[in-house]
Amino acid sequence: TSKSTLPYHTRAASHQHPVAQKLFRIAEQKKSNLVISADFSDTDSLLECADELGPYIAVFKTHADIVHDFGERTVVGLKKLAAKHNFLIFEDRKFVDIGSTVQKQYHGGALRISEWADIVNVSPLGGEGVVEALEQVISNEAFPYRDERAVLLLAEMTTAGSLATGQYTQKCVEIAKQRCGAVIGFVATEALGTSKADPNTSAYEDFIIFTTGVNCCQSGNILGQQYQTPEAAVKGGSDFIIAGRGIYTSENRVETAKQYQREGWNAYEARTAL
Ligand code: 6AU
Repeated sequence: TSKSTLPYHTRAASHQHPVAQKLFRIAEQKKSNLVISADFSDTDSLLECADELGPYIAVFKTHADIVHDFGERTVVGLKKLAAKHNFLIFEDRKFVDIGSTVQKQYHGGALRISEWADIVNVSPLGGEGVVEALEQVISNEAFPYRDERAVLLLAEMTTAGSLATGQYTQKCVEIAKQRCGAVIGFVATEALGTSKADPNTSAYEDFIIFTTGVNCCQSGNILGQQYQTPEAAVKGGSDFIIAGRGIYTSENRVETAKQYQREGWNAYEARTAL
């Protein structure tokens, strides 16, 4: 495994997946590799946060199932703000069931995730069938958001005693290689995959690493969550840093978001200047 030292625009130009291309372009335009984890329990708070922090982030991450009044207003509001501030939406649903159940949870259902979330994440605990199931939906000719949806595999977790390690993590990488039509990267704490042309297939492989457990001034441990700084995360191979409470519980969340954005971006520039 090796972390990418290529700038986002180069990675955008050579990536085969349109969602990855869009993500890299947004990052470059806004000089931001910051993802806000907006773990709010009502629609007003969620939308207010998206509008306030929208200018400083590349991606807005949600947990739709904790929003007690989730509905049409939430969906329309999120889509409008994503267009206004030019960010992608990542629903942190962590699909983990059998393929056919996950298809129903993703497309339709109470949360209508496929209608509004550019990115979702999946744990292939039950094998690659779950990823195949999502790829089937996303790449279906009749799917209205074809080429606008992508998947991240939950390859590691930030919590103490995580079972998502070793062989499980390696298997995630193997599955990702087989499912490039859907999978653009991983939720992980370090670079995974090769980030360069594969000598066996000559296919260009560039998995994007999203890293959680990012906090400037906390080292954990709240219910097992373990933190590192934005700089340490990016230095260690993270392409996009995900921060929640470190930003939204701070006294001035706009200023704090700008600080995380700056720190994440500086670390990216340092890494790509090598
Ligand atoms: O910055 P925090 O600790 O307030 O929030 C971290 C966010 C939460 C978690 O559900 C999520 O990141 N998360 C994930 C994801 C994104 O999949 C994986 C993980 O290993 N750890 C983690 O905290 O919304």
